[in-house]
Amino acid sequence: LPDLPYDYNALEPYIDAQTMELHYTKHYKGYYTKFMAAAEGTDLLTTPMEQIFAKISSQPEGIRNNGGGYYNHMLFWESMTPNQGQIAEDLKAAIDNDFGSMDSFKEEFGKAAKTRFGSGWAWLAMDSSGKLFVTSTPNQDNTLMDIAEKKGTPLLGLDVWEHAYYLHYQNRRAEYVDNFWNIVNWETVNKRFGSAKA
Ligand code: MN3
Repeated sequence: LPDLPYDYNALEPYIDAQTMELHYTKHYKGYYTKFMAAAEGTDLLTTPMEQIFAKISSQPEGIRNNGGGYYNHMLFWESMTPNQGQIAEDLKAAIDNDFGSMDSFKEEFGKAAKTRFGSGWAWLAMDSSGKLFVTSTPNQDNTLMDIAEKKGTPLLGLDVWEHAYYLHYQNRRAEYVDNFWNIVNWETVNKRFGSAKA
């Protein structure tokens, strides 16, 4: 199981240590273990996740849910840090171009996260033409999946399942979503943007 890149309490006060520990050791580990068990003895173990997701509609539900859960959380852990860094100039320019401004982007992303009914994710992603977009997906789906409403390479993802925030925020999902901007790892998002563009 890949390590969490920081301590459980590193993201406080925005995400509390108990939530991080349960999220990592129970939920994330559960998806990982179930995905590995389902993939055992198949060529899925040696297939890049991106390729699995591109044909996820042909896979059993367990692969979709647990493979998505495994991948989305890895991306999520790496999307956060107590040391945010700076957004790269070219990424900022792309956000200004595709959303009008940084504030408009944050508002659209926040709305996607706050209005996702039930459990799911909010995403910043890049489509095949290089344009950035915001979307949300239900459950453990993501924008790499062939069944996704809007497809593209994920650059930033926010988990809006209740297990991600309920201990600290209870029903106040909006507060959790707004606080996400205090812990976004811009260095990581910059790197994903650079790779997606290439
Ligand atoms: Mn989760």
